[in-house]
This record gives sequence, structure tokens and C-alpha cells, in this order.
Amino acid sequence: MDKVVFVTGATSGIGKSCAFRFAASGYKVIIAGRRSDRLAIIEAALKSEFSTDVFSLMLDVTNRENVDQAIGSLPEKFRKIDVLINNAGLALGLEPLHEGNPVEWDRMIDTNVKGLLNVSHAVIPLMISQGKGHIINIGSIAGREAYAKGNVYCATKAAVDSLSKTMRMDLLPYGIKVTQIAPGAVETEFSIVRFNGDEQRANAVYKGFEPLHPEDVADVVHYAASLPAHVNINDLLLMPTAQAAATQIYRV
Ligand code: NDP
Ligand code: 8X3
Repeated sequence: MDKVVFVTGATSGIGKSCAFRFAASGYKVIIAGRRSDRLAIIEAALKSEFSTDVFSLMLDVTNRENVDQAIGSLPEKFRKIDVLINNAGLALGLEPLHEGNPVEWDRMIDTNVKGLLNVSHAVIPLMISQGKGHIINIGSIAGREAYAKGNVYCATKAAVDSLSKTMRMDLLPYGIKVTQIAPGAVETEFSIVRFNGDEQRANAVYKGFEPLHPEDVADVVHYAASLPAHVNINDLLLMPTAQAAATQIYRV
């Protein structure tokens, strides 16, 4: 297979699992993230497990210059990007709005919304020039249903929902598919980041039920990318069986 997938936030969780899932089916993989030590380990693992071509991009999606420079400097064989997975993202804090930290709001908005825009803006011209492509945005149940104390994180994921719809319209003339995959609770480093390294609080989020595993999400993302050219999943909500709504989880 001569296909390239570009995964943002590939150093952990859903993005890392997507990198492995696509490499397993023969894709060349561009892995991006800020932590270069992790990129090096993941690149080596992908190469040895799947003998595939891997390119690591140390990239902060919030830094537009960094994004433009990094994507502009991709080697020729990685420039024909078939699938872009806009996955990099984070939540910080879980407080009522008036007790929230505006610095954390900025980081969530800059990463989850502006980061997705920055990367898409740099990659879309490459897809237009090849007359095809597929952008898969990782949304969230939090973008469908606001929940108490989720304020800014929920708003950023509602923005991903809205941007996915408008991108699909904007890119329609160019044969570029746009899909949103919106998961419920997935056990990754997400809650450790959200609670600033408090592992006890993070672990409690996933106690008493089986959450999604990042590999489950990667399988669905890969499925969406594997459909025939004339078929697109516009939008898909993917939940743990034990979770019926953003704040309704059946725990035993
Ligand atoms: P993780 O914390 O495990 O992974 C987050 C990834 O995002 C890391 O690879 C991190 O890489 C990257 N990232 C964060 N900030 C930046 C940045 N500024 N520039 C580049 N990369 C960045 O969390 P998940 O895998 O769970 O999260 C992935 C996506 O899934 C997020 O968009 C999240 O909102 C979404 N999601 C998660 C759910 C969950 O329950 N876990 C449910 C629904 C959606 P690095 O630190 O190396 O830069
Ligand atoms: C992550 C899922 O419910 O913690 O997007 O917001 S949730």
C-alpha cells in the first residue's frame, strides 16, 4: 500500500493507537506531538513491528509558525497525505466557570480548536493538489452534551463538531472527506492531564465500568478511513456500553 496517514497527538492514547492501527494495515505514518522522546520510541516500535515508513514531527499544534514550517518541510514521500487525524487535544480542570483558570481556558481553546485549524490549514492544500484526502476530527461526547463544570472543554469540542460540518461543506468540491469521530470515556492519559497529574483522581474516572480503550477508537477511525471512495461517515458517536450519556455511567 502506498498511503500516508498523519496523526496529531500520536505520543499517547488515541493518537498512538491510531498510529499503530494504520501502520498495521500498511500505511506510511507521520506521527506528531511535542514530546520528542516519546516520538523516538514510538517511531522505533512502529518500524520494527510493521517495517513501515515512519516520520516523526515534533510539533506544537498551537504554534502556527511551527505547524507551517514542519508540514512545509515534510519529505516528498510523506507529502501525499491520504488521511489526517486531528486528534491532539486536552482538557484542563473541572470547575464551575467562575472558579476556572483562564490560562487553562486559553490552552484548551488554542489546542483543541486553533490547533485543529492550524494543522488543517497547512494540510488541506496538499490534499487539494492531489484531488483527494480524508480528514478525521476527534470530537467528543462533550461536544454533544455540555456537562456541569465541563464549560470550556465542552465548548471546544462543540467547536470541533461545528468545524467538522463546515469543513465538509468547504471541501466538497475537492473530493476531500471529513469525518468526526466523537468518543465517550476512553482510558488514556486524558484524565491525568485534566487533573494535573493527580493519578488517584484520574483513576476514579474509570472505576467500576469498562471504558473504551484507545485501540477501540483507533479501530473505528481506521474503519472510517477504509470505506470506498464514494462512502463517508460524516459523524459517529462511540460510547462504552456502560455509558449512556455524558454524565450517566453505570458503575458496579
Ligand atoms: P492523551 O492525553 O492520552 O493524548 C493527548 C495527545 O495530544 C498527546 O499525544 C499529546 O502529545 C497531544 N497534544 C496535546 N497538546 C498538544 C499540542 N499543543 N501540540 C501537539 N500535540 C498535543 O489523551 P487522549 O488520547 O484521550 O486524547 C486524544 C483526543 O481525544 C483529544 O482531542 C481528546 O479531547 C479526545 N477525546 C478523549 C476522550 C477520553 O475520554 N480520553 C473522549 C473523547 C475525546 P504531546 O503531549 O506529546 O504534545
Ligand atoms: C472526553 C470525554 O466526558 O471526559 O472528551 O469529556 S469527557
